[in-house]
Amino acid sequence: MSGQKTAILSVYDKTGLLDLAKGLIDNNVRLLASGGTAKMIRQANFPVDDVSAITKAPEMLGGRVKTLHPAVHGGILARNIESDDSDLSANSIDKIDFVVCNLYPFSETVARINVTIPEAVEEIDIGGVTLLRAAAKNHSRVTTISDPRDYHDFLVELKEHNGEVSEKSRQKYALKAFEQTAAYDSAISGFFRKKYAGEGEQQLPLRYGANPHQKPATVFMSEAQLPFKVLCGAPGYINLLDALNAWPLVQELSKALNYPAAASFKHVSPAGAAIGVPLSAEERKVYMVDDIEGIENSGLAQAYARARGADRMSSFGDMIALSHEVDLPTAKIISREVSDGVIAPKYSDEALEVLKKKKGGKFLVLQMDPDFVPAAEETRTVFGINLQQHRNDAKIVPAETFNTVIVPKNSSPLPESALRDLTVATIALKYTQSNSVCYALNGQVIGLGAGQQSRIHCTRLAGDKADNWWMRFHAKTLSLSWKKGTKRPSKSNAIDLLCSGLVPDSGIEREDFEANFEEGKVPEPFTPQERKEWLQKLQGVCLSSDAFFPFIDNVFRAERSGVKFLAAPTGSQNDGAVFETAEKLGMTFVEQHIRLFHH
Ligand code: 93A
Repeated sequence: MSGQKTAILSVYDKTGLLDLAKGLIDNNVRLLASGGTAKMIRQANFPVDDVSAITKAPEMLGGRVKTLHPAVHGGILARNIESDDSDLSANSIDKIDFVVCNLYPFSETVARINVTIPEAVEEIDIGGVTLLRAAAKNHSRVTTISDPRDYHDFLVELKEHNGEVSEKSRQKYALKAFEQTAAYDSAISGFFRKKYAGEGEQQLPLRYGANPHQKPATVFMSEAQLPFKVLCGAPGYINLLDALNAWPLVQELSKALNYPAAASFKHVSPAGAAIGVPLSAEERKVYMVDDIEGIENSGLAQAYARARGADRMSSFGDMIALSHEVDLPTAKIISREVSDGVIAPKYSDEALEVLKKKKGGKFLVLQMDPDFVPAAEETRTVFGINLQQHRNDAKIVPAETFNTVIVPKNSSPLPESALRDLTVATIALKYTQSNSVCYALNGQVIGLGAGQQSRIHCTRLAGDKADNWWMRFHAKTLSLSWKKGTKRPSKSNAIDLLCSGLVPDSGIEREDFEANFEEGKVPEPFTPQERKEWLQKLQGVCLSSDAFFPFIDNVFRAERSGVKFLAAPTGSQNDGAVFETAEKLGMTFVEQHIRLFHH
């Protein structure tokens, strides 16, 4: 019948099939259908031909081959061009105009408990996916209907436009089919990844997600091996969030400054980050590493001592990242701190031996491939919705990133130490939950404010941490007389109370505080005067901010914690006032051109 169009129907979900068949017939469309689909249409007394009418071949292999045939796919894929037309007529094939198909329910099948691999295999639709892909590929001529919810609108359009479907609709339907086959394939590869990819190679089941009730949880790569190996322990979801933020931080920091680098992460923000600038005797004491043998010869150990020492309270139970091969002194520092795990490119045999003994053998040790380069695009799902962005691969290069000094005018070049500390602060912020502000000195973070909605709250929080850090170097703090047997975390807690001016004056909290010290050696709280005098000695600090300062209050607060060099993006309505305030307070304001929000 010349001018009659042809539809091929092959649907697992037969919802609305008869209405669709009727609508197509009303529009003078010839129906071809696969076994079960044809049967249902025929039973309703509508005219339909079996696919075998055009293939001259029966369905075979128990249904594995139903529509896979050149008469079907030639008919779908042919374009309206002479050479395709002559190929078709040479093979007595007619064009197909509409493909209606939905697939075997693979996801529903594998969601069943105890499903076997042969059961899953039988649900892998081959012919249907081929129908959809062929029709969607040739959408300039063919209409692909893959969702029963579209039957109604499709029929309305056919009726209103004399059996034609607009280009726009064909595009919309083709896209839907492509999305469906992509999701279908990813469900199949997801199932077999769990079954066939060796654990720890391309995928790794995790104990649970962010919380114990969030099961199952897994980490995987879809086209490659995981770039890390688990040498000890079993990673949790948050361990990996920490490790995969901390690793690029130390890698970048180390490359930018040509030093070994370390970071101590908690809840996906650094508690500390540092490079291996040699430690003074005082620093070794404050960071509780003065008895670590060989520390003075290990840049990495000194970097971790600084990273862990920045904010010992926040580092409790940290995930550690180290830029270089882990040596014995570094492993020894780690071994006696409360910590969850470490990620590094390599471990010396003796260091690994020490780490494997930690936490009764449960300490997480990850070996990262230092040559791994992540894909440029990153995708995450929030509330079932996908968000995609280009990865933040902006480079912080000391000599370039900080070369725009706004005030003082005609300033001489920044000293090397300032370039170094601004780099430390800025790279730390690149991997800190926003808003964030970081104070740095001596090649290390000394105060970091993360995840505050207001910038001044970040600046205050980070400034208070920097003050607390500095109070730990006061002679009174350095000379505390601990009761024998006081544990390191208890010492850190007591020091924190003392240094933040929160020593309790009565009650059981006071008793708890006193219990840390030798009889008669309980320290007196700092007087306001002592505090003021000591804090005035904190000088030359660098501060970086992940976005511009909206108000001058940030500059005032920074100055109170010894900040001399400020780096931040500009663009605030108050930029002028911010620069002016910095200048009045004798600070150097460096425009840092890249906003560094991180979530
Ligand atoms: O086993 S298959 O992959 N082999 C095929 O050639 C084939 N063609 C269509 N499955 C195939 N189909 C699928 O059959 C369709 O995707 C649809 O889900 C189902 C419809 O089968 P029936 O018409 O027999 O109910």
